[in-house]
Amino acid sequence: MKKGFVFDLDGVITDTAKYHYLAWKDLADSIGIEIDLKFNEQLKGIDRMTSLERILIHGGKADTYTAEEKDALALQKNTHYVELLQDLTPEDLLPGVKEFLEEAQTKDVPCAIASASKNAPFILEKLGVKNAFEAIVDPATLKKGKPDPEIFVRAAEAINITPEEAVGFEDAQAGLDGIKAANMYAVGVYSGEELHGADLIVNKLTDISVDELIQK
Ligand code: B16
Ligand code: MG
Repeated sequence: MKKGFVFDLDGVITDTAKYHYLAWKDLADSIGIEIDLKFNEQLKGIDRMTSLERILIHGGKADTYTAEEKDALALQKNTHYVELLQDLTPEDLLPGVKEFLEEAQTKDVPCAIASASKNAPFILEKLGVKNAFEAIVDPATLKKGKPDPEIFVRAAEAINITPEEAVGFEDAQAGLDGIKAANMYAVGVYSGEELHGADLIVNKLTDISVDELIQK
């Protein structure tokens, strides 16, 4: 029996990947690097600075910038990204999310967020679902990002369950690898890219119920 749920944010609760992409593309263009949607797949679930490093390597500019200049580039991207987030509303929840979270709350199954995004609290507020989560792991406090299991282990701890008692939801391979390394039951939310190692793959949260998952 499972006792709680741990959710990734981008790609599971809402589709902010398109805004991350627009903001990274703009930033990359401004320094003469071209990225496309295929390359963007490598940035899903990956923290901001590591994403920037990957873009710089991709553009052959890994050694071009000082640490301060990289901080400024990451800030430029985030400022644009946060501008794009201003118009988020509860309508931007992915299909089935609202109902699934309501069902979990009714059944007293605690939920936590394990997102690499430092903007997660703001995004959840805009989506009107922040109160559905008992815990949001602060990614700034992590030693290692996804695919390391740390964020998932910390999320389970925060809702007082063991990783083995948790079901984790992810849309990105780095996150799924982290969930499995944490010894959780892994639900992969399909977003168009092949996912490996999930215990169950769904297209949307409407495809599964809280009752079904707690029996796993
Ligand atoms: P921020 P997730 C991740 O969210 C995104 O998938 C990834 O593209 C982004 O770089 C990362 O958050 C950091 O986001 O710049 O807002 O701190 O999928 O872990 O919910
Ligand atoms: Mg994600």
